[in-house]
Amino acid sequence: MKPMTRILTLTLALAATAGSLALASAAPAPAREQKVVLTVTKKGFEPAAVRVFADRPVRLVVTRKAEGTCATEIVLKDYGIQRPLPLGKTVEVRFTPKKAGTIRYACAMDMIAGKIVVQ
Ligand SMILES: [Cu+2]
Repeated sequence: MKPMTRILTLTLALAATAGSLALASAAPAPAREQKVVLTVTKKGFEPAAVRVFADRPVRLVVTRKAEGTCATEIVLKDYGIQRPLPLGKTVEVRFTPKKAGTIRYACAMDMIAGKIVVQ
């Protein structure tokens, strides 16, 4: 294995570990990045509430699966993030929660919303 390939492989392995630990989310995870999977369905963002830890990068992995929804964008006002959600395409949004509390996110019209509970 060439050194570059090796580093890449290691990075991918770490990312995979981070993802599975963040999903368990009950106990504090030593992993750096916290992966959160969100799906836009006819009911809105699912799950409607997720939990993460402060001061660790969060990777929101969002896929819009519903066509007849107003949630064609995701807006995290507190973090100045606004991203389109094309139907059936997975969009990744990265940010680092700075403090404990609740981060609200919503569609562009601020109607369909969800929350990220930071602890
Ligand atoms: Cu909307």
